[in-house]
Amino acid sequence: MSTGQLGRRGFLAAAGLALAAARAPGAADAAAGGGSTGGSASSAASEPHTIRAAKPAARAAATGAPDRGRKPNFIIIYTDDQGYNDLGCYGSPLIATPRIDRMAAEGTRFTSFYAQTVCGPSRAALMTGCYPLRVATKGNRVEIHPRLHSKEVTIADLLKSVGYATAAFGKWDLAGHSNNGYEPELLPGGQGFDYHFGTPTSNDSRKGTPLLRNGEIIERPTDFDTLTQRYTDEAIAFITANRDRPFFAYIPHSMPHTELGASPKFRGTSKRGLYGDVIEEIDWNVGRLLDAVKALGLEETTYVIFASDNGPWHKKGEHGGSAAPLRGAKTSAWEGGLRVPCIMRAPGRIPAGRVCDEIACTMDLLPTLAALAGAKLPTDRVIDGHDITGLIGGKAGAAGGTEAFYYYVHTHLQAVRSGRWKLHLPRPAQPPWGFNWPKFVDPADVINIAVPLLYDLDADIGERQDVAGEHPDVVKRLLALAEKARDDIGDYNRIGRNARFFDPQPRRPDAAKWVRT
Ligand SMILES: [Ca+2]
Repeated sequence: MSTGQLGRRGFLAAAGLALAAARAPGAADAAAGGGSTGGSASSAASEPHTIRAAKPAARAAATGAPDRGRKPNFIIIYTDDQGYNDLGCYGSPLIATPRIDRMAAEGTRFTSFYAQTVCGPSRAALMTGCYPLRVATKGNRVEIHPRLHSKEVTIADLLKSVGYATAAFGKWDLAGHSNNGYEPELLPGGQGFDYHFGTPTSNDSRKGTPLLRNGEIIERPTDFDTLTQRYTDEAIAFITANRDRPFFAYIPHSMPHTELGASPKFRGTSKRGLYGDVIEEIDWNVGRLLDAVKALGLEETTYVIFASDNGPWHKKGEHGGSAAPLRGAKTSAWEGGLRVPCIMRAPGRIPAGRVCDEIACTMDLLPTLAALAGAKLPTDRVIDGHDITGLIGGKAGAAGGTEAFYYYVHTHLQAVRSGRWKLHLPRPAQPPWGFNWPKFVDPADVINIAVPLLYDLDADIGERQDVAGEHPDVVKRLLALAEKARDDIGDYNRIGRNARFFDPQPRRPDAAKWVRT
């Protein structure tokens, strides 16, 4: 696996040119404010958010049409702990998100799109296209937030292999979850990214979280109030520098995970307190990115994907979000824990104004982006995600590729969905091998389940009416699917046949901690 040394040097050289252009007299302020809602950006945090627009605009005018021969660009914006309800276009009554709402109107909004229950596993699934319990970790350990093994193949690795410039701007959380104990070789630079600007892990503490640039600490503690804008500034500089080649920009925002931070321009302005301020600032910066893509003449060659990494963190009260009308929250196997907002936009490639309720998930992005980019998937391992290019492209009759979606909470398989049916598997209220620590989990999500519970999500999105007694055949089929997953991927008390281990250490040496009855 390449660590991207040449790519990093190339990017830095190109970025230097872009910054020079940004500072040139008369450079157009194309990306910072044009067409955005919310006024002009503060330039106090950084410089690179001004870019030249004249050259690419002139090029687009000269060619008269988007270049369909080149590989498409990809931008994934991945927010942290944003609930299913926390966007205007998903029904939030208090949080105003005009730019993301417009992105949905110009693209497709997914209503049965799944991530994972908490931050680290969610990033492992997105990056590898696999269930977190399947992927290899350093030392074969199982931790709440996995240390993704360097022999895993990430989206960035695949796209890099076919000539993409790759960069990450934001929270990584796959190199260890301690701000002092992360593994430098497992930061984005060791996982296929040419460049990284962001935090190694969550912003749980304002005191300890460092800000890194290519592994070097450049700020500690990180100033969270300006972080959303700075991630966007850096991403715009990157896509500007790489406008003439295919690129992948991964933007995992550190918020609205707590601790929250917002710039003075947004603080105190929303109807939903600081949590709303944070999301409205993210919205405004999504607008800046979309404006930059347009100004560069890349609108029709760029897929922009927006999603959240897990459900809202109810335990944070006013600093947490809402999954309404879904039941449950972050850390739980209820819909509110994993079903997240997701919008995809690529004019001319993804239908505008469409709402799609087919089952799809973050794991589908790796095979889908690989297909769109012409990259070959690895053949020596199981990939759980499916190529959903037909579905996102609006092909008639196209469905998601998922026979069943499995709801794992840490190491524990707790539910399975197939089509409209979702089965919750029997479990104690506080399974020690799950993620049910009172400090983190909403008590409302913690119940003892003695027998399987079946919900018809088409008729009962809030998982209120158990219909297992009326559909024994469905229960039987979903129990069989669950058993198939246990055998293949694993569960708290067994190792899956196709789970990966690349290191010589015992498999899951920490099992004794989490297999307790
Ligand atoms: Ca999260």
